[in-house]
Amino acid sequence: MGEQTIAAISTALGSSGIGIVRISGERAVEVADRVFRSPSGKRLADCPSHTIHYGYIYDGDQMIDEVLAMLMRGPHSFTTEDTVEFDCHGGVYVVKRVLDAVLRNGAVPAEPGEFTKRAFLGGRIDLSQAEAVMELIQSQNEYALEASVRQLKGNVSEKIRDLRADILHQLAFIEAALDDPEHYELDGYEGEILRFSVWMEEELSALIRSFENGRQMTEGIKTVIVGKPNAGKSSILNLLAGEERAIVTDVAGTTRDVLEENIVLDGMNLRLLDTAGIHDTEDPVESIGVSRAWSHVKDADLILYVADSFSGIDENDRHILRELDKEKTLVLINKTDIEQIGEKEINRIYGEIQNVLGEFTPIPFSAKEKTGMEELKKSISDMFFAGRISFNDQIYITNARHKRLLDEARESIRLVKAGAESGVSEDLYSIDLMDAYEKLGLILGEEVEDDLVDEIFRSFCMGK
Ligand SMILES: Nc1nc2c(ncn2[C@@H]2O[C@H](COP(=O)(O)OP(=O)(O)OP(=O)(O)O)[C@@H](O)[C@H]2O)c(=O)[nH]1
Ligand SMILES: [Mg+2]
Repeated sequence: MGEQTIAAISTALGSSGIGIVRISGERAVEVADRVFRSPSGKRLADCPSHTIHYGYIYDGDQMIDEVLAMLMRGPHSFTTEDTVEFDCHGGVYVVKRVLDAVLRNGAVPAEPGEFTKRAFLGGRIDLSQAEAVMELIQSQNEYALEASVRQLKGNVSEKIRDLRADILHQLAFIEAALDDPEHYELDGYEGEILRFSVWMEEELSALIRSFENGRQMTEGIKTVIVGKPNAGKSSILNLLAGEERAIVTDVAGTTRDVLEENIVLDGMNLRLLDTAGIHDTEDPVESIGVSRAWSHVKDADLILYVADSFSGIDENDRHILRELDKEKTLVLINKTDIEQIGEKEINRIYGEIQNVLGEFTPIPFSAKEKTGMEELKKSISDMFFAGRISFNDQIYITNARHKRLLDEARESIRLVKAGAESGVSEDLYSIDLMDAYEKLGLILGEEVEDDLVDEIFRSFCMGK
């Protein structure tokens, strides 16, 4: 016991959007009571074990979802700890908000496999059972880890790598000096390590702030709208966003930089990016926009390719189409409202795209008349369920994990700083430096040496 109370979404967010948020640990019931309100005002703390209660989840004064709360007191629960599960009904986005509220009210995000690990430690399942579960979910977990690392903007993961290298450098120095005092001088090292830890604390704080600002919380399906100039990309972004976010004109080359907007479409969270129309251009500003467009296309989860049915498919379109990952691409045939565009024209465009892309599902669209929205939504959710795009609830959690790991790394660095100020022995610095080093490594998904049990359970998927 004495372990922290953990929480996670313990279901893959599926078709119906029903998801379970599971809380486990000594304070599970207390945490649950902070966010759960039943119509009769009763508290879960006063209810008997193994009962189900109807009510609402509140985040402060705001009602988030209607739920069923399942109360299971330890040791008669999966983890053998007190457990509360909220069966949420409001869709993918809402489940994440419920988790968010729970995390802000005293639970910490579960490590991958931590529920199963606790079940194992509580004697509920044996190691081979645990391993069987692991095998089942391994691939999913690998994706999650990869995705979560991918979610970190390149500069952030690079930054974390650099900071780790700096910490390792200090560690190596201490190690060397302890081993070989004749050649490495630890005298005066307090000054050095003090300067180092002050600097490192500042660096980590800056990273944490950027997470808090939400700039790194790039959750959702990264959806890139791409196409040649004037195809109607910005119009489509505006339509999906429900407001005039992007400038639309009939001048080709209007959008020059990437514009980002988070939207919720049928419970699916899309991080929508409008990009500059792709074509060969001499204009230096535009060409920067074009190369940014390409780089986003390369790491998109979902690509919305916009074809202009009025201007037809040309070499420029073919050039773009050849570069797209077909598995991730939906083709919107835009401007079908224009009078001259009949079935014949649309079919010709299908054929021309098919020549490059192979079989695909076209979506006739008109940003102007707002037609094609239903087909678009359906196609996205079809792709999602076919596993062609992975909208992963775990990305959100891993983001929360990233922040927590940064917090913990900073805590360790603060201990180093405090040690340097009071002049503790050098090997004590090592412990905290190593701790910070490992925490940062976990963010990058790098292995740390640990005992077997931790090793096995780390590879579990979250929420299990
Ligand atoms: N008739 C019709 N016109 C459209 C439609 N969608 C966009 N347009 C027009 O096409 C022109 C270009 O639209 P934008 O949304 O700016 O196109 P874009 O692809 O973002 O263009 P760039 O940013 O220059 O690459 C504008 O005049 C729009 O009003 C549509 O569905 N039907
Ligand atoms: Mg535009």
